[in-house]
Amino acid sequence: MSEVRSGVRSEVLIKGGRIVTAVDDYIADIWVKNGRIEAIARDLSIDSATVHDASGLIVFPGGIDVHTHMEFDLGAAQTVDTFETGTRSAAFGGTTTIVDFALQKQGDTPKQALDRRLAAAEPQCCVDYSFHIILTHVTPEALAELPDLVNHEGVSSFKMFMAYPGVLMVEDADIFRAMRKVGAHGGMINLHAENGSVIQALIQEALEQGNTSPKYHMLTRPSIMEGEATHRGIRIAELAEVPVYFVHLSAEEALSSVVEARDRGIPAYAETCPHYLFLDDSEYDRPGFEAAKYVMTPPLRSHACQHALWRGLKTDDLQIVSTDHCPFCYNESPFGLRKSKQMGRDDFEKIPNGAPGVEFRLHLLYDGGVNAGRLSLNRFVQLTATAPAKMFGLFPRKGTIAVGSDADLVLFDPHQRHTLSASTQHSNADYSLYEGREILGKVQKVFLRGELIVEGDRWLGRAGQGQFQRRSASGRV
Ligand code: DUC
Ligand code: ZN
Ligand code: ZN
Repeated sequence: MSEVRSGVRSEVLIKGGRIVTAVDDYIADIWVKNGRIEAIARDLSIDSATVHDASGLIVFPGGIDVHTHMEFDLGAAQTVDTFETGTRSAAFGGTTTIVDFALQKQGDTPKQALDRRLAAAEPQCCVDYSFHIILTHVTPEALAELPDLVNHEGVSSFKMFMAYPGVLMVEDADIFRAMRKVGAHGGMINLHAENGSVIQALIQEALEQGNTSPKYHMLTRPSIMEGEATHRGIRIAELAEVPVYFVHLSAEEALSSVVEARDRGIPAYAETCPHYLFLDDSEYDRPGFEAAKYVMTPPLRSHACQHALWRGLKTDDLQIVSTDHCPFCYNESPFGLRKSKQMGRDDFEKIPNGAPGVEFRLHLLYDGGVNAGRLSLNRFVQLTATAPAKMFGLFPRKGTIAVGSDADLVLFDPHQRHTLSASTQHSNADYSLYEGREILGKVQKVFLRGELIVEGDRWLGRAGQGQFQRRSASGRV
């Protein structure tokens, strides 16, 4: 039996790396003991530790992706990554913690939804994990459970949909009720902000006119309706006195509302995702059905939006980059129609909404952000690890490199070139949004609480190694 399995963790000494956090940048050694950082200093020598030479490498805190959907069952469709394949894919991309979602289904209480997801995740996760709960039925019973979930179960963030009427959408009055309760107990609300009713009218109109191709997914979800819902969500949150966090913000109109609220001192926050930063709505002009690969919600936006998002990342109007990893295959085989974009071949509304991406976040943001001169190294860490940890109640255990923090560490080679491709990714998805994109800078080693789980292309981790992370209050950065 290995040292780790018998409960005695091996000690690790990472020598001579360039340690970069959200505020620091210096060369030193890191001594890891019992899964935590024991000491950081120059010229450390620890006889009992396994040494990893990090000279010439950057040492980042492990990435935290607060928006993923592993084996997510939406009734009509199900994502193709299990907790095991999805978290392994995350690890290869330098992400050591995910915050996924527990969906309250018809007849569920929020706690039942959480318990179901915990049972599925526990034997499978390869990196650490936590959950937001998606509230779909704001009943008195559901409301009554919220304080306990925040204060005792370690779930301090609750998502609601302002879109998908009749399926996931929650009416404004119920959004307000849930917000008030969550706010009173130290939690945060996450909103999917789009005006679901107006969008439904546009979808119906498009289909009646025989417009069934994937491009109509984009045309029926205009950015102005994301802006409207974002503004409405902020005003309701303001009344309810709760911090509000907008998931997958994509539109300039939505960002303007967040900026305006933040300038008034309102605790409004937002994430964007790599696909909104690196791709635009011209992808929907691809021939045939191929544009279905880019059907995610919100859809890809204009160049002007892309510009605004990059600016928002720089100015802290946007605080986090997460992936919204929601993987479906393009082809029906090998996982079947329910896991495939082909469901919507004759009707864009039936195309499962979402795309893979958990493995590429750090690589894309390093190359397209840091190398391209759009982000500093410190800001890169802030966006991918520190702000997610602080915003969602994981800091300082996670999200930084400091004495006492978990030894979730990424050794990153800034000089290694590689190409993103579906053929080399570790997700079960059969395509990549970034096929053929060349990247300068590559994750070389990944440590999860001091255990080496990725070394180059070799997988050294195991299913069940990830631990559930109880989170403290959310939205108080
Ligand atoms: N919203 C998400 O957050 N993920 C997938 C689909 C959606 O609408
Ligand atoms: Zn959403
Ligand atoms: Zn999502």
